[in-house]
Amino acid sequence: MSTVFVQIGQCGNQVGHAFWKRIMKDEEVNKSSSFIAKDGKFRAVVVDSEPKVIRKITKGLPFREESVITGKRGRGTNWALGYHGLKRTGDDHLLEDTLEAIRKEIERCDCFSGIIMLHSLSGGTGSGFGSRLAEILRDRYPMHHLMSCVFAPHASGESPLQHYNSLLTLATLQRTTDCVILTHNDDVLHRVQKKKGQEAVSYSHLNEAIASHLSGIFLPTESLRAKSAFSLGMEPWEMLRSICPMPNLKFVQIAQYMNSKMSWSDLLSKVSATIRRYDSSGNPYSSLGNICVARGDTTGGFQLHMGALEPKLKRAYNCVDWNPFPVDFWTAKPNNCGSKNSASLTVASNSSSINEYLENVLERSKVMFEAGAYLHWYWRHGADKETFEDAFETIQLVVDDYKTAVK
Ligand SMILES: Nc1nc2c(ncn2[C@@H]2O[C@H](COP(=O)(O)OP(=O)(O)OP(=O)(O)O)[C@@H](O)[C@H]2O)c(=O)[nH]1
Ligand SMILES: [Mg+2]
Repeated sequence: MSTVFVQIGQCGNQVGHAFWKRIMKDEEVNKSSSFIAKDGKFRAVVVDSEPKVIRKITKGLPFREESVITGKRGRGTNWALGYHGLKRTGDDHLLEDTLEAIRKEIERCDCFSGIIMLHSLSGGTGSGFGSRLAEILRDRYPMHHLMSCVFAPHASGESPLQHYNSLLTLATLQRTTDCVILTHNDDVLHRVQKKKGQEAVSYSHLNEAIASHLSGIFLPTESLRAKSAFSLGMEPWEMLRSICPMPNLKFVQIAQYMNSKMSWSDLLSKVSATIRRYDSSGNPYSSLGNICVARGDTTGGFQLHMGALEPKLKRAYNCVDWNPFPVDFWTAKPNNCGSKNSASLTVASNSSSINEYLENVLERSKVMFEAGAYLHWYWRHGADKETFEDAFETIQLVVDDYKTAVK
């Protein structure tokens, strides 16, 4: 079973770089050919509309040369320019080249399971090009999984276009992918800052933390492997099957904590402390499904604690009562998502707490849309009113569906 990763734009590539650096150390990943091909090359297509970041992140790592795609110029933090591509200044064939590289990468797989995209919600390339790619990939590979790992911009506002870009991307991903893992840059920054104290925090610190979260779920576990066999690399797809069974409710958020001295129960308390549990009126959010991965379970003793941890986790994540199995536990002996002698708990959750962010994006972009703010930037590059209206409708429906599902 093999997965192809597609990292898009500055954010997607920088996060991807940190992710590969982390997972390439895992013995099982190297033994199986699910993420890394037999010739040692990553199963990855890296694409950006400008070459600078890609030049840096591919240095010294086994990315396949023909799967590295760069364009002529950036997409100016504009979803429409990313989606429709360059028109006036000459096309750079970014889309065709990327699709061809993905096709070839898929053909190299022994047994292709699906694609995982990594990209930002607000960059022009990550959001617009990422959206276009997701639509085409869904169309071309309808029988395979499509997952997107997206990174939400800082709420304080980096660009006036970020709400529109996020809205349009979220709506496209809702229509095309099977699962969206959403990471808030603000949350990661907050946690990293807390750990670093006075030390300055850079994107590379954030990306290490994100890589750790993602690999906490994606790296091989003993739970999904037959005894004495290699890993099949099914963790991303088994997560999807387990916690996103309903096609309209597919947003996943990951929380993690690691330490070398804490008990599993304390680790769970720490993880629970990082999640959004209540809305602004004090009403609890609920989760539809959760995967809890314990890594660093060197003695295999985690099983003994599961009985006590399950009710605690169910309480913290306020699991819906209509799902009889709202928590799956997986374990792995090494803790390869973090430092060697530590243990980690990573929880991937499909929860209605996503509504806080979705409603915020809806509200912010609606206010701007009704005032006609910045829209000429979108009309200029081929987007129209209908694209926005469809996106408002799609995301409103997701919010309503989450509310109904947890009632
Ligand atoms: N976590 C994380 N976020 C990043 C990183 N680089 C940029 N971002 C976020 O990504 C958003 C900007 O998107 P970029 O990926 O830089 O843009 P792009 O996809 O290259 O698109 P254009 O440059 O507009 O063509 C902002 O919200 C940034 O906070 C990174 O290395 N890590
Ligand atoms: Mg860029």
